Amino acid sequence: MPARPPAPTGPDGPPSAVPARLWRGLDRYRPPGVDAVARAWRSPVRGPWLTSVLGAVLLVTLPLVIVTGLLDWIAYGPRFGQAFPAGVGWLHPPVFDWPTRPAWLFRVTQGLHVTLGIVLVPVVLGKLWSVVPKLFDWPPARSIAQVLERLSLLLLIGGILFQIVTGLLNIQYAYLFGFDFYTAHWYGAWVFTVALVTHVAIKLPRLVTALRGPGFARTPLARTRPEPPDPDGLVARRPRPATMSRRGVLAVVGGGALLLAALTVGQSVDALRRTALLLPRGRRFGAGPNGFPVNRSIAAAGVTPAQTGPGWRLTVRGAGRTVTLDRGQLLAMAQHTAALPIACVEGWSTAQTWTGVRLRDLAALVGVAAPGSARVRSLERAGLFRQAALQGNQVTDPDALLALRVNGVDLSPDHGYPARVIVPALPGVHCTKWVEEIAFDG
Ligand SMILES: Nc1nc2c(c(=O)[nH]1)N[C@H]1C(S)=C(S)[C@@H](COP(=O)(O)O)O[C@H]1N2
Ligand SMILES: [Mo]
Repeated sequence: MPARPPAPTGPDGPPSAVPARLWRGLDRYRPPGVDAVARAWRSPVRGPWLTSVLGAVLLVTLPLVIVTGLLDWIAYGPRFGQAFPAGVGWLHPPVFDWPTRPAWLFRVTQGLHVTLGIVLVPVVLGKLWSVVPKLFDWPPARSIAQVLERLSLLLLIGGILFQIVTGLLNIQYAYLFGFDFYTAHWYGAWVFTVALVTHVAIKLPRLVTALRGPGFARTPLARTRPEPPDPDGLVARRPRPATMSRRGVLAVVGGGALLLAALTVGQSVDALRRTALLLPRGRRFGAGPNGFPVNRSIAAAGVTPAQTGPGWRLTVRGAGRTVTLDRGQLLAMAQHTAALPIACVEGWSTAQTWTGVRLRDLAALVGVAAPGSARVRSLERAGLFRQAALQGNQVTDPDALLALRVNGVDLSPDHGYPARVIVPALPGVHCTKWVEEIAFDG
């Protein structure tokens, strides 16, 4: 019969009077193997310091991932019902018109969200490793307060793993799950955020105490010893000798994060594109001046050469007026050139130099002097990309274009020939390719 670990003292114990019998009962009934598992975790580096250092890193960085994720939802244009999921009731951040300046705004918010989300995976795993024996604590709780705390932990750990897995599968376009990604990732984010706030509220004092106490950042392996027993029970009761220093653990975690960063940043930095080895599409290029990532090819979109050939016409609708233009007529209008990024919500982005007609000039052509919004339709017949709505500021910005050319040549078929929308800071998904119709509202 293995010796039973002593009941913890400190804030978590002793058990409160009323459910005491329940806790005692749980204590008496020990599931087979639970003591052996708990004893198997014997690393001497586990303790408040290591957990707090990793926790501090996540405390600073995870809010950035959460906030940029929420900003991306706003950028999609909830007021047009084109932010996913759409019907979220009151459960959303304050909605505002997404600005067009700085032009790189969406490039940065979505790039940070996806890149940080990837880079932090080793830190999250390291943090989980540092507390893993706690997951096998028996009994699982000794008071009502502890039951709540453990529940929040379940949502915290389950939540972050769920967000990581669904996010990674989404950017790999691997929809292995039978539910809608946006809906799942959105509600998963709220569950995780609430659990995180709860966890931080409970643990912040411990984190501050641990980081104010003696540090181990400089302690070499030879002098690596366990910390004194702590109230949370992070320190192993019967530690084995150290095989790695705490700074060694941090180096492994940090090295993993750096490696992921090195394999990922190329998705957002044109000069490093070829290093973005973790990307499925960010490395698929067109040719020549059209040599930048293609998210969905014309073939995949089901748009035919017949539709985009000389018979193509653009329909522009406005205040009771409709104008039809062919490509020659569009090229005969005032042309404007702007260097603007395409930033896909799935992580990659690229800056190119676009030339075409200003959207506000097209609006003026049909008598809409001050456009409040626009609806753009593609030749594509089905699916998400058939149409997109633009806010007033996304029409009137001097760099908001119906692009006909890119980097000095005609758009390639894959990049949207004969004409595509490109607007500063507009999410890539709304930079509609193979445009067929634009309707402006006053
Ligand atoms: N008609 C249409 N427009 C579209 C798409 C599409 O599939 N069909 N993809 C969108 C997405 S998700 C992105 S990120 C950009 C990518 O543009 P690119 O393929 O020229 O790089 O185009 C957008 N415009
Ligand atoms: Mo996209």
